[in-house]
Amino acid sequence: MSEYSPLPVPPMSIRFDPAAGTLSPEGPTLTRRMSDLEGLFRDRAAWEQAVADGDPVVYSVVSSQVPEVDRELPQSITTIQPGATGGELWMTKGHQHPNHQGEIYLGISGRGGLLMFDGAETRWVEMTPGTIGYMPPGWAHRSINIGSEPYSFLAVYPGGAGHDYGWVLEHGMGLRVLAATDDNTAANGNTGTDTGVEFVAYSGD
Ligand code: M6P
Ligand code: ZN
Repeated sequence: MSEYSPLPVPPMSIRFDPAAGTLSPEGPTLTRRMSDLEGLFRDRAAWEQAVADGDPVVYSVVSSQVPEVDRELPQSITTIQPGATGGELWMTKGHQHPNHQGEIYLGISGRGGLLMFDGAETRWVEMTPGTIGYMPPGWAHRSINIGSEPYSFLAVYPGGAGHDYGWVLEHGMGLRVLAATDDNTAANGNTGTDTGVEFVAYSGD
């Protein structure tokens, strides 16, 4: 017999449509515009200009009906639009789990990157359809669209993990991910899958 009672949601089937990037039945949808990303881009003037120029949607997060409650296992699909502001590729806010719990992302469509930072070291996982990126407990995480199409991924995470955005504002993410110019791509010796992306340290801000 379950010791977890009452159950907030019953056992259920959730339809995952990778082509449409939907979960059904659907839960809440979160839309993040440029104005929601204050303090995150290196070039504040470029960020202000982008907000003034129509405040575009940078990403959206559609959730299933499984709630963000301790011991539940919610899922969501995040879609990041392609773009760059001040040369910095469009990205999620990024967060740390206050409770230090793990999470997985599954690449669905487009090309992205998963940037992880534990306060000292950074890790980069390139995400294409079918890639599972694993975030261990204690690693803050941010997703970046590194392609020219929308980048979508499925997230599965403990319902009690929480989202600490202040941690990222305080500590940064170790690296920033820029759209590489021809010049610095050659200078960095980037080839193959990293072509088009340049990493710079937060510490240079
Ligand atoms: C994924 C999950 C969510 C998260 C979302 C957007 O779907 O990690 O928990 O909310 O990405 O990321 P952020 O919260 O950093 O804006
Ligand atoms: Zn998370």
